[in-house]
Amino acid sequence: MQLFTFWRSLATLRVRIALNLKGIKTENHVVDLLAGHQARPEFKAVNPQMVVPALVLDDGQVLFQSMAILEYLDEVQPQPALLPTDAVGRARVRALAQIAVADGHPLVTPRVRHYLEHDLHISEPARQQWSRHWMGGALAAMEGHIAKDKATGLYCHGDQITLADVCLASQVIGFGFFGGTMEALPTVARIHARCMEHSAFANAHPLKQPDAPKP
Ligand SMILES: N[C@@H](CCC(=O)N[C@@H](CS)C(=O)NCC(=O)O)C(=O)O
Repeated sequence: MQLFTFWRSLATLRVRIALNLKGIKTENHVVDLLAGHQARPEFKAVNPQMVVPALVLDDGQVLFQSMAILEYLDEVQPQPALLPTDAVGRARVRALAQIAVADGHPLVTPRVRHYLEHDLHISEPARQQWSRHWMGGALAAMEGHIAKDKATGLYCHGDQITLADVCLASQVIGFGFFGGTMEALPTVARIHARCMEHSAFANAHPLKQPDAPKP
């Protein structure tokens, strides 16, 4: 399998974590989003949406959208399972994941920040505030759910890692990129800290990627 990736991409981070959890290795191709390489024709041919991740299977089929890729990986490599066995549990895990993936993250992608900067002429501090606001809002919504629900355990759903934890981790790491802090998010912070103790999460961290800026 080939993964089209960028160190800072939160959507690709989710896929990297799942690949690590499943023990699946990929051949990686870096698409430099900060340099605009997502618009290059050769990448547009892979993913017409011009976003990472894209996962190219050995037969050449291209998977796109991180949630679809996560669910594909869970289906083809069922252990460790990233979704609960019961329908209500799966709905809860997918719903928590979607708060990050569908409600928080889309508002801070490079194309949105580019539009704020170049079309609306929003200043850098205001753009940072925008990103913190929406990323933090999604995390506050997750906190509201997981803090009060007895289905929450060591992780978002019971004591096993699920897709909700994968997405929570990407959201927390992204929030940090925009200067967000965790004081108001104690349950999210607790679960994130536990996730990051796991090598699958730690090794997927953006700053650990070979294309990340050197410290
Ligand atoms: N909903 C998509 C989001 C994909 C996405 O927006 N990826 C970002 C990086 S995290 C990207 O490649 N952005 C390029 C751009 O905005 O120009 C997913 O979860 O895969």
